[in-house]
Amino acid sequence: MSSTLDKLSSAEAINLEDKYGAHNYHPLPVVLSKGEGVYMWDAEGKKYYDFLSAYSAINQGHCHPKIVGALKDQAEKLTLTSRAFYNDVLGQFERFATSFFDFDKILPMNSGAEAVETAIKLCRKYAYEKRGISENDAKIIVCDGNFHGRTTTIISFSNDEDARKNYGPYTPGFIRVPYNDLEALKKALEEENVVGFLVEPIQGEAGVFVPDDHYIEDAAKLCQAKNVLFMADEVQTGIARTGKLLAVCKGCDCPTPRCESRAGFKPDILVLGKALSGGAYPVSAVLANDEIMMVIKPGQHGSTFGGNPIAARVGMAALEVVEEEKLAESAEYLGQIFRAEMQKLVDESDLVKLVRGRGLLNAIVINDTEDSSTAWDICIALKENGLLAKPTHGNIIRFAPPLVMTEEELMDCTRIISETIRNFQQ
Ligand code: IF1
Repeated sequence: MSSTLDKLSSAEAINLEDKYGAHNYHPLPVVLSKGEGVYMWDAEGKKYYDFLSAYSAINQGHCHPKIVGALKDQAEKLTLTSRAFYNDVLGQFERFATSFFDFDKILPMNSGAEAVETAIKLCRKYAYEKRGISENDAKIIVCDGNFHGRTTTIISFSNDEDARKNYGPYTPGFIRVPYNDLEALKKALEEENVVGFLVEPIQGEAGVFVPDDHYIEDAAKLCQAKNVLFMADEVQTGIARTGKLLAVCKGCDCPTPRCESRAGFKPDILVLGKALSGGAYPVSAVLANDEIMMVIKPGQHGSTFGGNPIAARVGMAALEVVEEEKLAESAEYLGQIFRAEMQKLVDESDLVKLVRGRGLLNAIVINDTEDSSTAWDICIALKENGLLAKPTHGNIIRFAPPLVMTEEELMDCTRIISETIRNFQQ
């Protein structure tokens, strides 16, 4: 009954992708065929530590039994109804997720970019219908170095040439300000018809750029004073990755999900994706309270697959795992160790300039130019030594292992990274 799948060597698999697939990626030359927890295996059976976690989608580890169990179970019952009908899982997921993140409502989508688009649409509609902004005049503030996805609107406000060039004409209605610059934000907020501020609590694509301690909280306060919606894109930073359930929970010292005190604030609109499914299925969502979310009426937004029963089951299981396995606490604890170990490397090696990050979202900056191949070559050497990571911006290597890693495994990984870099010959 199953469809056919050939057993391929790594070289064969690479050739196929090269010949038949669009060349919109430049993968590290490794072909993976199995994953379990913090490990992946290539087509020849070689075992690796995963230090990318599919860009933070695999926070719960590869093929987590609870998540895969939910997926399999639901796949045999009912996979998709579309939202033309109700299904008996979605409401349960919605109740669970809104309680988990403490919002009135959730709007489920599939990819991170779709969820960001949803946030933008929600923000604009709210401005026109509740704040009396004239139609088509709304402006949303975004940051230099942002990464929010690949749709035409989202790349319209990117300043990454690769992501944007020759994809115009671009969607208007965005103002870009430097990240981590409250004065610039303040000034932009003075402009007419500003309705929202869309921001990553830590910029991922920019090379895990962590803003100053109070930037996010103070930015939220500035927005609140101006009645401008604060939209947090936690597609990458959310769901325990940075040592808290959400990176915006930073004001609070307690890493526990569903923490009552959550000192600081809550975004007006929260955007989630990636680890919302633990990487088992594309699941994204936007959360907001009724005052905002209820401006979208039937027929005004949607998606064939958004909120499907498999996604709903998987989403619930993925969040349960985060709580049951205390992944936020682990990320916080292991992150401290990881950065301390990397700092030793920075102190002794000319090749590594600095380490930065929070929780288990970290990066090292290689002492070379952005157009050098050093970081790539180091990643190749890491791969040879059994650890998979990917460079960003030429000279930065992002390190984001699954959060289910043990301390012992983490120490094994820091040993591999340190030895690889010490032995690295340019
Ligand atoms: C690619 C980076 C990571 C994201 C934030 C929304 C999305 C993303 C903060 C869109 C997606 C990805 C997608 C992937 C590379 C990647 C990435 F290197 F570009 F920066 F993760 F670090 N908001 N991030 O980080 O979510 O639509 O992809 O589900 O190649 O585009 P998506």
